[in-house]
Amino acid sequence: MNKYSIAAWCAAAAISAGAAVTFDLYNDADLYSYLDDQTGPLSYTNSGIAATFSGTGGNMNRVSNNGFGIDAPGSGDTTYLLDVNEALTVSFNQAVQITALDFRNFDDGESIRVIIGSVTNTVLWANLGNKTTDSIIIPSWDVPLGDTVRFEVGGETDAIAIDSFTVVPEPATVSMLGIGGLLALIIRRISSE
Ligand SMILES: [Ca+2]
Ligand SMILES: [Ca+2]
Ligand SMILES: [Ca+2]
Ligand SMILES: [Ca+2]
Repeated sequence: MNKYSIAAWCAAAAISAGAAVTFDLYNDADLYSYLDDQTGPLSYTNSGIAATFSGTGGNMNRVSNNGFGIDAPGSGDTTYLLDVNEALTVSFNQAVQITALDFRNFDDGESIRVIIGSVTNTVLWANLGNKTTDSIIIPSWDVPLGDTVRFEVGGETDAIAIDSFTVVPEPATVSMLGIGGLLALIIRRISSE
């Protein structure tokens, strides 16, 4: 392998390392059946990224044709929605960036908080992409290694289900590795000439 093919390989590796990974709590049967009716923590690996899920205030619960949320024990909450005093928490085995969030039952006037470590991101109904068909937002939120992501509703009467979230490996880390690899090759080349 010559230095040009090594450089090309580094560039390709940097690109593939940044591929998006979606954790689909509503449609991915492997994932939701693993989490369903459990409090966790439970770890699930998708394309090399391990996410650890926990329910706060009840069990994680997926109901066909309805959604994925938290079922508070003994309470008359909606079992497939995140209600007040319920939360879903997720942590990852590496630094990532959240690049898409997909909800359902996200109605006008409702909000959800996505708390990453000590940083609170509030998603309003008004922030959603297509409010009538898709409850999707496209953020770029860094999740440092060791931080927990906590989903909870913003208002006392809000009730929202989480369909999926998409992450990519932390871009800063990926590009630093790519740049570092290329720099090492350049330095080696200069020193050999
Ligand atoms: Ca269930
Ligand atoms: Ca309940
Ligand atoms: Ca609930
Ligand atoms: Ca709702």
